[in-house]
Amino acid sequence: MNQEQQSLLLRSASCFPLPPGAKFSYGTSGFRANASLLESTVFRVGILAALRSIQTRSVIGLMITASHNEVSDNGVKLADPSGGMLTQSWEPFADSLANAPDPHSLLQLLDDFVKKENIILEASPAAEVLLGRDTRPSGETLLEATKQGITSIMGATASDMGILTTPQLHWMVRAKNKGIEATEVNYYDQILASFRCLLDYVPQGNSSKNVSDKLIVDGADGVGGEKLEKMKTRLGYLTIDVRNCGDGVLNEGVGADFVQKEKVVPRSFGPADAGMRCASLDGDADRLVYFSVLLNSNKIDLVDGDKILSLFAVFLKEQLGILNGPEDGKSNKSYQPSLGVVQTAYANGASTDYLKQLGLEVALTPTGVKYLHEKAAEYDIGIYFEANGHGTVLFSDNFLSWLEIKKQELSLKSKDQHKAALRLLAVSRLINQAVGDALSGLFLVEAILKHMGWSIHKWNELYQDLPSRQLKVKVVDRTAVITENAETKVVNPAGIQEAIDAETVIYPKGRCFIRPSGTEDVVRVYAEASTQEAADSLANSVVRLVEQYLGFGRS
Ligand code: G16
Repeated sequence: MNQEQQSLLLRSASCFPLPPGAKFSYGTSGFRANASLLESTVFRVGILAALRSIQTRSVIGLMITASHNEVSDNGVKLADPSGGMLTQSWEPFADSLANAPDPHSLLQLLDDFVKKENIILEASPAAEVLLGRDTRPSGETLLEATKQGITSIMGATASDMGILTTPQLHWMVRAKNKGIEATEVNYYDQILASFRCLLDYVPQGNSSKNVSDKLIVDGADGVGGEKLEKMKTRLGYLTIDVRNCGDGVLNEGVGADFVQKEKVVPRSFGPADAGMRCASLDGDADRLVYFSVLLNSNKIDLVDGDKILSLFAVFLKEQLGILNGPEDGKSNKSYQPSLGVVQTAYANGASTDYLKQLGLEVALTPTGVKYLHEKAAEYDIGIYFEANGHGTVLFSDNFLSWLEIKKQELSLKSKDQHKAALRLLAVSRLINQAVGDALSGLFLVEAILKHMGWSIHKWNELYQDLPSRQLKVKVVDRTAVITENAETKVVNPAGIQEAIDAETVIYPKGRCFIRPSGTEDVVRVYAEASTQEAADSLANSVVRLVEQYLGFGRS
């Protein structure tokens, strides 16, 4: 690092001192904290993004958001050149950088890191970082601090893409690095064109059966509702009523996280909506759940990420079956694409059983899209979803190239197989290949329901969820909880796993685990059992164990 670069870094870093006593950790999905603490963090992540751009010779994405967290929080996460999450190998450096006590130690860390990673600043092509932010009021100030971080690496540029959903930014990074025009309009065009294409191939007879053309969407008072308003004017089929579009407080009594955890109607929904097909996005629109309001009640029938995964799996398996043709030996079996699904320990046990009965390979990873995405990329078609509604479908390049060729062949041979190929190609363009995306997920759900001729109730009957309960516990130090086996077993504090096991065996179909959240300062407790009372009782007993082993107070 030359003298000029060093002085630039020292000068700008001195404007963003580390708040006293603060300790930051990259977590499940980047840094998150109360927004008032984050200026130094976003400044430093800006530097990191510029370095990553130089090292990969590609465009990097930086998103200012705290997604499902309360409005007073904010956060920052990075998108790698593929549009996926920042490589995990850089997370420890991100942690050190965020916690460097003063500008000189920051400079030392940077100097050591660029040497270790062989990043030659002066001789490198200019770095480019695409910036996005959600609607949080703190976003604008934090974005300015981020820009200062990026431009304190000489020659690096920050391209502000404005207010976006997190998945839109990831999509743009991926598109730009593939040489495709990365505008918001392109994003809408691609989704809506492939949505229409799927509707064109809905089997005759299914199109009008059972499926209402009305959908009500809870926008969580975040960015997703606003974007959906733009898209809905361009739909032929489907009337979307978007509620909670930014007038109320972000994520407060609204949004996918609230709906999925509390299982009650979000604000602005009520008895008049009973039985309708409803969906809920989270604050930055990377999560999607569906629900229907129960008659004369504030309760809902939840259709969560597991059910979205199951719907996608049924449809994609059906299309692969048609594509493979009849089992008469005459069909072309030159290539057997692999189809796999990925879940976490939060997946309802009934969903995992259902997927296995479908004959699918089900893999389990720790919580966090970064883990699920990596696993799903091992298949030709990899479907991953967290129960909280975060997920997507990945298609391998090999499979897509094969499909393009196959499509030509089939156009002369078999109408049905040709349509199956066209549908699969449309899905690969519709569903975000970079990261879980509530908007593209929503349009895929809508197209598949139309294809199947299924109402939300019919969809929900694919299997019956086991009753479950999720609670959070505030403890003295959540990092004292260490887990293994995809978070299904606690190895520290010693003895707590045995105590959880002893409690769990009391309940028929009991299953329970705890893990430290990577986005909030809490320990999460998940329990399921054969009845709701039993799931509640198991979760409450385990909350008491957590308090006993780790110290005080439920959140
Ligand atoms: C993020 C991650 C998700 C994760 C969720 C909760 O979602 O992207 O993969 O499930 O946090 O994580 P934790 O239980 O560790 O707090 P979002 O929508 O908040 O970005």
